[in-house]
Amino acid sequence: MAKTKKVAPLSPTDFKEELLAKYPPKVARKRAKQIMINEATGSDTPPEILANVRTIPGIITMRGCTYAGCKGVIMGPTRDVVNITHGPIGCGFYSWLTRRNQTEPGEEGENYMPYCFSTDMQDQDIIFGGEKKLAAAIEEAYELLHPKGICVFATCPVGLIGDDIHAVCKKAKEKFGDCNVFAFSCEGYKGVSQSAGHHIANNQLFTHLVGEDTKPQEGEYKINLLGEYNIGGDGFEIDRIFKKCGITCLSTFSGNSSYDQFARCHHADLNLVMCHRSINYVADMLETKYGIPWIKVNFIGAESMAKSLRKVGKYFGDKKLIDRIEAVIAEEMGPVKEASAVHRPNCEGKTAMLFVGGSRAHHYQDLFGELGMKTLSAGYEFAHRDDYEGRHVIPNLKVDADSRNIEEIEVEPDPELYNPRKSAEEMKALEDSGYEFKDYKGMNADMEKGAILIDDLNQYEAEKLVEVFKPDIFCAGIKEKYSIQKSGVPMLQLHSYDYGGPYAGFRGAINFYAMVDRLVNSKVWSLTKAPWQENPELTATFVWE
Ligand code: CFM
Repeated sequence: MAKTKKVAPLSPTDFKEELLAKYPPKVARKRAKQIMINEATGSDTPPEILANVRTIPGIITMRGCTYAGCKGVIMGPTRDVVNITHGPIGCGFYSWLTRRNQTEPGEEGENYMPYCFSTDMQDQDIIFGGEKKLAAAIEEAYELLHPKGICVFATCPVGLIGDDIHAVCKKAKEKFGDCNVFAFSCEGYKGVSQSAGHHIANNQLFTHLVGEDTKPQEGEYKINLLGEYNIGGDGFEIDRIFKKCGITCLSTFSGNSSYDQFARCHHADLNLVMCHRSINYVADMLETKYGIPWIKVNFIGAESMAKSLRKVGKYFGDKKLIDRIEAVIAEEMGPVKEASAVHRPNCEGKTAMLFVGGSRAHHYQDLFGELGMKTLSAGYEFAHRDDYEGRHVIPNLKVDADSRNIEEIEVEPDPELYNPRKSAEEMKALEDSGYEFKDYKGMNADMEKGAILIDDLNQYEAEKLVEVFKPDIFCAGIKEKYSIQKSGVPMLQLHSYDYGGPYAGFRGAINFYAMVDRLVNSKVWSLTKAPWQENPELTATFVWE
């Protein structure tokens, strides 16, 4: 069996030094602030990490753009809104069905997600302006489909030439009368990453759509699930469990979502926040305007799922719900334990590295923990300091030119609809019993002392991490996949799940255990040698020779 050469492991501090030594001094100084050795909990002055700042030009980042965060991430999974990309065709094409967010159109069958709508701007539109073309595209979409909503997304050239997309949408909305048309100034360059796009999307959704449906909603224990995007069917599994527990989910932002779900979400009595990075603004705004409290949950990992469900039960404080949740957990944990008994012994003691987005690098550590695996190193692509260090740092976050570029909307209690779901005394009683509202402690607190945390990891650093520490599995996205596999380490895509999933909830955990067991125990990548590793000089002939 061919063995890959193990380099003697360096200490985390030596590793950091070696990594930085390759950079020019100015770059090294900046990167040094984005790479930290975790102090874990208990330290009085935990080090700060530099996050949500521009990527250094020339570095191959894992990040996406602001348009991707707005159109792809937040609005992408909503089936019955027509999403029109105003720009050259590339942006629309590459954001077309690439995120694996699934939907269930139900009996109405209204689903525009398989389509790609774009104004397909040409040179003359850039020179003479694209507003007319946009107005015509909106009109065409309305005539053809009569959707409840049409959303328009600006790409980089649109911002540069100054098309007033908001005015075009306003006019169309007035003209149609029965279709909500609004736009997003989410030009790719607007922020330092897709994170700016989340913020822009949520602000506009909140301004133009949330709260539209004034009818009281039926159902017991009404919640919204914020920051769950139904990748690989995760949302379907979570919905299955909610239904089994008797919890009514009025709206998911935005996995498997529809126009009406957003319109009615303000009737819920509790908001559950999964992905803190992309959605914490909405949770805050819903609390300020309507009085709905929010809690952080994690449905990735069977134990985390159970813990989060119990948190929901405790909030409502109703014995019927609490008993039902316990019964569901007991029933669902049976098969989970059986799967764990098979896979955990094969995985125990192995190591993982996770570099994903703005929340999964944290959430998936719970699943690896359930398999007895340790996370050596982790980081986010575009998270902010609060996602690493916890929400207590928010008041101290530096506002720079890039973050000032993103609008902060002022929200006030609604004169008619504001209604605190629990009295101040009830909230206090819950808090005194250890219940945490509006809190997220961040990833660092859950990681071991000495773990290496890296923000906005790049390709050179990823390859170095793998070369030095040889983890048993590396988790990131498609851009990293093949270079990691070529170095002999199995790679699991935690954005798209490599065509697999779901990984959320109880059944998702079972899927994950089996997938990881197969990956970490497969020798295929370490046995594979690239042709140039065996024979540095390649010779070839044409097939007809
Ligand atoms: Fe939130 Fe996401 Fe993530 Fe994200 Fe994303 Fe995603 Fe992600 Mo890819 S909203 S931050 S912008 S959990 S698309 S569903 S997997 S990077 S970790």
